[in-house]
Amino acid sequence: MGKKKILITGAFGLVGTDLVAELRKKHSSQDIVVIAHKTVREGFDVIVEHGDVTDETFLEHVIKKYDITEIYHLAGLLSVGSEKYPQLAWEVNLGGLKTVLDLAVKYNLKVFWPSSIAAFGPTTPKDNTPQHTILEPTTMYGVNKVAGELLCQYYNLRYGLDVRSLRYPGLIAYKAPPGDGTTEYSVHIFYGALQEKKYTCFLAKDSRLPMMFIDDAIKGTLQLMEAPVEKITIRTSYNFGSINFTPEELVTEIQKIMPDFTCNYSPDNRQKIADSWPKSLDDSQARMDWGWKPEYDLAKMTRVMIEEVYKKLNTKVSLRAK
Ligand code: VAH
Repeated sequence: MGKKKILITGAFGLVGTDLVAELRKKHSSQDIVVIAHKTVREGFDVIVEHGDVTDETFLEHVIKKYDITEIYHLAGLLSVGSEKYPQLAWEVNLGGLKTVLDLAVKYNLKVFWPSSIAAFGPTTPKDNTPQHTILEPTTMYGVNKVAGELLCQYYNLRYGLDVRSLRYPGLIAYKAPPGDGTTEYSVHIFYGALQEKKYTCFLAKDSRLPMMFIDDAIKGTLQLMEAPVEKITIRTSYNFGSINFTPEELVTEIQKIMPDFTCNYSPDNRQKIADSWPKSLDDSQARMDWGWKPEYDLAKMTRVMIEEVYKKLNTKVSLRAK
């Protein structure tokens, strides 16, 4: 098995930031290449190439220049951005994916691509959503994810491409700043709690959604990519679950550590997106095929997020002792 040379697109997003940090624990900085669409933020000790992931010539140049062996293709617009700019979302989310898949076939690369619970829609069973079920999303982001999953499966069936995928739930992380997704209330809330002891949630208090702490998401992503090929039975995208909670349940958990934190609820256009997604997932296929097992429950995630965002903001609020 030759040396791994890893290319990551979207490396400065919520997943990419933590993925690069985790890969750096096992790989030298010279074996990791990230593509930066805009000016690079400080703190990355890997190779950075500036360019556009939808530019096939640029991507092929990078693949050849560094003799890339696998690609984590994370670049894309999330749910809110895709509703604001549906044409751009199609071009980046689908056009970018097809460009990566075509180059991966040409250079025999292994690929990871994130799908999402957004692939499910209002007609999908909402509780314990099955691996094989109705996929009729009502958002451009969801349409991109369903089309992307089918494209990945086609490239595997037609060209034998080893492309692997996970339907990420809402992800909660602290290294990267919170993005513009629908589930991102669950990240912004910690900044509100620590900076102002209050937060206005843009989803209703009983909006239950599947969620996951970033450490579990990165562990599962690498576990999937390192699994023997014969273990992979799903070539669209695996259901990938851990916890699910409502904004009200998260607020209660935060208040156990910060008793004077308050939250009010003012649902906006993102409520319609959240209402089209499931409440919980059946991810037994991932657990059976390649041993998926999450570690973080709501309490542990909340404790870590408060401690880490506290450090990041260097705030002076009083936290209840452990
Ligand atoms: C979003 N956080 O809300 C992303 C994610 C499942 C949701 O794809 O858009």
